[in-house]
Amino acid sequence: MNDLDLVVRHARIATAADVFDADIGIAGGRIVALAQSLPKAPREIDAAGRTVTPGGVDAHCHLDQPMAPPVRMADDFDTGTRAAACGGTTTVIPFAAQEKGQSLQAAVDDYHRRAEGKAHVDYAFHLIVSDPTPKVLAEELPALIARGYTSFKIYMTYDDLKLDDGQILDVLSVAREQGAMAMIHAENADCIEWLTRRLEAAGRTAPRFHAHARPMLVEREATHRAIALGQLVDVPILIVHVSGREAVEQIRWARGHGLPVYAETCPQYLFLTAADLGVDDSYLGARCVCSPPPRDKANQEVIWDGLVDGLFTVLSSDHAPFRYDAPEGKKPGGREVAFRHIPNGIPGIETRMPLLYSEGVLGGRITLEKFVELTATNPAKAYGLHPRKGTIAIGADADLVVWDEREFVLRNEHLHHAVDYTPYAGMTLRAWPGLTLSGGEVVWDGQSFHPRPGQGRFLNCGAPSLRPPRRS
Ligand code: DUC
Ligand code: ZN
Ligand code: ZN
Repeated sequence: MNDLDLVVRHARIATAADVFDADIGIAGGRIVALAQSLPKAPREIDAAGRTVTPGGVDAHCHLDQPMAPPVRMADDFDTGTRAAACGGTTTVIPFAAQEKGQSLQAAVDDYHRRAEGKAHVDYAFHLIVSDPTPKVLAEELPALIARGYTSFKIYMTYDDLKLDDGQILDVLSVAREQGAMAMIHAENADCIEWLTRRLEAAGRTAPRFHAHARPMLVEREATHRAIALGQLVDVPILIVHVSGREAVEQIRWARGHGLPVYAETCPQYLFLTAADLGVDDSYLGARCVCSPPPRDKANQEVIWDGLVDGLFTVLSSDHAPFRYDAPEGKKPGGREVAFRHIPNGIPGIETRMPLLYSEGVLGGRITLEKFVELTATNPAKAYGLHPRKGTIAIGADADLVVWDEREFVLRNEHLHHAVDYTPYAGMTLRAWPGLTLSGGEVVWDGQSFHPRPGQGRFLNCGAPSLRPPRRS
């Protein structure tokens, strides 16, 4: 056997397939041995009595994504990957976003510059295609896919990003030809605009009206349309941040017809409701303005059911970090603005795994295997990073989380992002990572963050390797 650098001893190892007891032997940043009793190594970690899972893969998060001034994201690759590591996530996949008129390659180059020398954990990029010109479709996108940027997001809403149906068909055709994964943000832009204008005309501009402008109907319609467009092109699609029953029904319908439609949900749809955007006209609700908006308790249960029964493929954070009390954040220019102008998004890169472990696993809703599948294995498979990422196996990167099971009340001061709030403050959590290893190195020891800026590596992604979803 290779000389081991590190042994994680007496681990209760959870993968997407099994839970078993073993020692984990690590050399050169990779897992090289799994056995009942490994020889002594220069470094040892005793995990006796504790569960060890693969480091999380957060396959939908936004870090240092360019915004229209004065708005700016609070987290860059330094603070964003710091928070990720402290919450048990060891691979992040944020978005290199093309601005209209910009070449895709220029967007990718710019995003690499933003990441350079900063990341504490490994990272890959999705693309956001907002301007599918003939050159982008015929040359840039195929070339980037071939070079390891194998997934991209298509928006059906947001003026600066949205594509019309014809453009979506064009982009999906490239995904089909090149074997890439197409992620779709499904909300009907025209319905949102029409509702927003009516609300504004009635003076209803407080943050809570954001949810009124984006009822589930607009998500349901766009989800159905996205499914139809994917069917027309005959290509798998992944619907991101599914918020509740009506969109879930569309995805079940698609699956029932044998269509390869994957789905993602996020903690905000399990733990928040529209009431978090405010029950009166207080501006505090701006903290939970995200799209699609959180729904209600009944819809939370629908999302939990979808996690349990396999409707959902991945759980991502959709971390989109804006400071609340800041002119570059939720109060653009220092003002409390109408909901249309509130930057969309909530922080969650650090809390994604602990929330699901606490309420899902320890709350008895999902198995440990399902937890691993949703937070690590499936995202790694969906975006061509498996088996290097997302599992505990010989040859995989030594990205591991040792869990501490203890109750505490979450406060923003516990977190390592650069945001001045967490929507989950005051919640009682039942677990938190006691240790996070990235490539065999300790990045979080349960008390302190161990910085390693620039040690996080850029990952070229391969082809998606998810199995076709079950007919359900
Ligand atoms: N919705 C998105 O689609 N992206 C970022 C944040 C949000 O709320
Ligand atoms: Zn989105
Ligand atoms: Zn997003």
